[in-house]
Amino acid sequence: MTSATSATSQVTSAEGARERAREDSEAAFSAAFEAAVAADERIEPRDWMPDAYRSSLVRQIAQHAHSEIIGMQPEANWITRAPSLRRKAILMAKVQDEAGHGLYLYGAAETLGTGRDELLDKLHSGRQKYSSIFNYPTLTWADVGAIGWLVDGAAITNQVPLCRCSYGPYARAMVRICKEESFHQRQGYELLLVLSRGTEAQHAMAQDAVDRWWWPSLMMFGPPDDESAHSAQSMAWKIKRHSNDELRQRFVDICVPQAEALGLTLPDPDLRWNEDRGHYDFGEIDWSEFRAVLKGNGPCNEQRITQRRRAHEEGAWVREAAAAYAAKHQHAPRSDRKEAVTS
Ligand code: BYC
Repeated sequence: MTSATSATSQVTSAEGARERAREDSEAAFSAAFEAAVAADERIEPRDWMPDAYRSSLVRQIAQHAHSEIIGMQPEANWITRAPSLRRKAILMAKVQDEAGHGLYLYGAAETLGTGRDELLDKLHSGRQKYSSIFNYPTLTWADVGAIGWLVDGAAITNQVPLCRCSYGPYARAMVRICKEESFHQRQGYELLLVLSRGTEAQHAMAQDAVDRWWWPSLMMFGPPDDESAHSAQSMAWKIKRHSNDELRQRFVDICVPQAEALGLTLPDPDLRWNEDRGHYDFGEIDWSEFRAVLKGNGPCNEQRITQRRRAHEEGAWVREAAAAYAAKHQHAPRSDRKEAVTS
C-alpha cells in the first residue's frame, strides 16, 4: 500500500467512526426522548427531540396563537356597543386576555426556535391557519354570550388535556390560559342566562345566537378521527391526549344539561341520550362547510385577515419603539438601568 492510499483509508475510517458515533448518540438521544414521553416526563427546550416532533408542535402552537389574536376581532366588535359599563369592562378584559394568550403561545413557539415575526408572516400570507370558528360574524350582543359559553367552552374542553402536553413550555402556558378561559366561559353563560330570562325579544336573540354558533363550535375540534392527519402521531407523542371525536363528544355531553338550565334549545333534532353508549348522540356535522371555511371561503375570512394585516402594519412603530427601548436598556450600565426603572 502506498502512503497516499494509507492516508486516504485512515481519513475514511475516521469519518466512518465519526458517523457511527453520531448515529450511536442520535439513537441514545432518541431512546431517552421516547423513554421520557413514555414516563410522562416533560420535554424541555434544551432536550433533544425529533425534528418532526418540533415541527408538529410549532404547527399546532402557531395555529393556536393565531386563533387567540384573530379571536379578539369578533368580540372586540361589540366593545363600543356593550349594553352597560359593567359589560363593557368585562368584555375589554376578556379581549385583552386573548391577546395575552397569544403572547404566551408565541413565547412557547419561540422556545422551539421559531420567532414571532416568522409565524406572523405565515399567518398574514395564509400559510398557517387559525381556528375556523373566528370566520363567523358576531351579529348581535347575544353572540358575545354564545362565544363565551360555546367557543370558550369548546376551547377549555380541548385545552385542559393540553395542560398535560409532553412539551413543557406549551403545557405550562395552557395552565394559565385554561384558568382564564373558565372565567370567559362563565361570563358568556351568565350573559346568555340574563338574556334568556329577560324579555321575549332578548330570549329570542339568545336562542338565535346559539342556533348560529352551535355547529361551528363542534367543528372547532377538527375533522373526524378517520380524517385527522395528525392525531395518531400527536397522541403517540402525548402532545394531544384525546382524539378530536372524543373531545367533541365530551363537549356535547357537557353542553346539553347546560342548555336546559339556560332555557335554550340546541339546534339538533337528532340530539338524544344514548343509554348504551352513556353519551348523547348528535346529528351529522356539515363537513363541507368546515372545509370551505378552512379554504378561506367562510363568511369573514377575508375581513379577519385584512384587519389583522392592517393592525400589524399600524403597530410597526410600537414594535420599533419597544425594540429601541430594549436595546438602549440592555446596553446601559446597571446603575442607569436602575435609575430608569425608579425614576
Ligand atoms: N380550524 O389532523 P388534524 C381559541 C386543521 S380556541 C382550523 O385533526 P390536529 C380561542 C389542522 O390544523 C381555538 N383548522 O389536526 C377561544 C390541520 O391542518 P394543518 C384554538 C383546523 O392539529 C376563545 C388539519 O386541519 N385552539 O383560541 O391534530 C376566544 C387536519 O386536522 C381546525 C387550538 O388551536 C379548525 N377548527 O388537531 C379566543 C387548540 N381543526 O396544520 C380564542 C390547540 C383542524 O396540517 N390545537 N384544523 O395545515 C389543537 O388541539 C389541534 O390543533 C386541533 C386540530 C384539535 C385544532
